[in-house]
Amino acid sequence: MLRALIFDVDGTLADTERDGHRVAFNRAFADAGLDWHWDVRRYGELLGVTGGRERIQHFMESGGSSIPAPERDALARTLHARKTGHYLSMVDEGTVQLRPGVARLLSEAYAAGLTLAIATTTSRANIDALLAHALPPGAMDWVRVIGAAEDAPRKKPDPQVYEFVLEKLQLAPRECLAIEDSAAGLQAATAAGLRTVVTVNDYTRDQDFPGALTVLSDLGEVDAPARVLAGAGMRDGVVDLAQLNAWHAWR
Ligand code: XBP
Ligand code: MG
Repeated sequence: MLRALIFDVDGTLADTERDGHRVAFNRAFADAGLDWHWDVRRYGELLGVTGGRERIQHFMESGGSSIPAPERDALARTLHARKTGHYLSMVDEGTVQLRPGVARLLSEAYAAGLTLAIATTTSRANIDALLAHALPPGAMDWVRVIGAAEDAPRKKPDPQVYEFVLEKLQLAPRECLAIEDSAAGLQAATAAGLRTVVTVNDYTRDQDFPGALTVLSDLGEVDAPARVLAGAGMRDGVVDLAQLNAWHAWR
C-alpha cells in the first residue's frame, strides 16, 4: 500500500537552479570581488556535482580559479553561506515558484492521509523558505519529515538522504514513492530501494533514467497535461493520487 510520497526539492518542487541558485552563486562571487561567472550552460555542467559548497570546491579544483589549494575549503564555505543568503532573499521576493501540479498533488495527498516528506541535497533554510513562500499558509506542516544537506553529508547520488528519511518515517521503501528530476536523484532513490517518478526540466531532460517508474514532462494540470517521455503511461496527463496508486501497484 502506498503510504508516503518523498519529494526532491531543486528541479522537482520548483525550477530553482537556472534563475535561483545560479544567480545567487554569481551574486556571492561578485560580493567577494571574484570575477567568476557561471552562465546558464556552464552551470548545467556544474550541476553534475551535487551540493552547492561541493560545486564551488569542484570549480576551484578543476581549474576555474587560481585560489591556492589550502584556501579553497574555507573560501567555498564562506561563498556558500553568502550564496544561501542571496537565494533566501530571492525566494522571499517570489522569484521561485512551484512547478505545475506540485501544489495540487501535495494538497490532494495530504487531504487523503498520505505522509509527505522531502529528501534533498540543498540546505534546510532553503526548503523552509520555499515552503513558506510557495505554499498556502500552514501548508508547511503538511511535510512530516525533511531530510536536507545537514542530515546527509554524502550527497546524491548517494542514498544517504533517502535512508535518513525512510528511517524517520519508519516505513519500508515499498510503501513509498520518490519524485525526482535528475539522474543523480533517481540513482539515490533507487539505491535506497524506492520506486521513482521523474519529472524532467531543461537541465535534466536529456539524462538517462534507468529504472524510473515513469519519466514525465511535469506533474500536469487539467488545462496543461503532462507528457510521458518514457516508462509507464498515464490516463489523462494529470498525476493525481489515483494515478500514483496505479503506478505503485504496477510492479
Ligand atoms: C540540488 C543540489 C543543490 C542545489 C543548490 O539538490 O544539488 O546543491 O543546486 O543548493 P536536490 P545548495 O535536487 O537534491 O534538491 O547550494 O544549498 O547545495
Ligand atoms: Mg533535484
